Amino acid sequence: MKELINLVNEHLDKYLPINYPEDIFKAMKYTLMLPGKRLRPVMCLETARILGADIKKLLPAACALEMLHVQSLIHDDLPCMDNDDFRRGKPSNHKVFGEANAVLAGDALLTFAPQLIIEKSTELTETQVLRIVHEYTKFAGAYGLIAGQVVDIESEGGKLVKSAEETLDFIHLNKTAVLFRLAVRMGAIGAGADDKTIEKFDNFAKKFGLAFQIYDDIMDEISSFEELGKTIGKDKNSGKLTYVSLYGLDSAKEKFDCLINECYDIIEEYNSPIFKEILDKLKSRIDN
Ligand code: GRG
Repeated sequence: MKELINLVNEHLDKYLPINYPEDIFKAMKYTLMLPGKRLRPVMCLETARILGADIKKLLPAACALEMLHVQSLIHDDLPCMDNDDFRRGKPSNHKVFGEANAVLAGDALLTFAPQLIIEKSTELTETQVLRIVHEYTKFAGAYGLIAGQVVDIESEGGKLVKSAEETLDFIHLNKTAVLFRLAVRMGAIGAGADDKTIEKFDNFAKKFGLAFQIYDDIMDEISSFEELGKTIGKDKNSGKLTYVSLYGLDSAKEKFDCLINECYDIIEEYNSPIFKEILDKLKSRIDN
């Protein structure tokens, strides 16, 4: 896992040199190069590897996905959204570069990412590149990430069109699971997998994404700023709809266990030490 993370970090740095005007490139690079877990690019590369592809082919797409993720973090931290002063253990983007540049840095990452896929994925076929960029645009927009964020904001204001359970699942399938789905789908497409295999990985990523969000909600209750690098207890204090607030800590843990066990079952046939390491890490932190 460490080797894959280093490879991703090296390529993120290489793909985004500081250009003119420096202020925007510095703002884009600031949050991007802070030490995130790099789960999404690693899952993209590992999916490609276990399905028989050379992971080098997928490096532009994997890095583009991390850029999209970082864009969503920068915008999520803005005063008009979650208003968070810290991210990845350091002051959030807008705290360092100001609100205007943080909005623009997010926009620039969002648009640079597909540019990167198109320009640098020289070892994928044109059809694979087109499919990957199509998935990127679909999952990043109003059919994915943005839909999740909008319903999240509306639900905080007390507007619930569906039941609390359905609303919570909708938010996190779209805000969180969507980028894990994009990770494995891009990896599988790049490896030339058939539709049935892509759907199997997609199903894995949906379950993983929901488990990951439950993990995130539990951590917000039991962890520390030092461990997470962001403000703790905000969800609870703002009365936000979360898996813990809706089901209670014990039931949230049970739900998490059930989803993680389903993930182990789906991925078992592929004998992937990386996926196993990711699942083990999340599980051990919740168990202890
Ligand atoms: C796509 C235009 C556009 C807007 C995005 C702001 C927004 C709309 C969506 C917010 C999405 C969001 C921040 C979801 C939270 C998901 C989550 C649990 C993030 C934390 O992921 P980690 O723990 O973070 O993998 P690191 O820092 O390790 O990468």
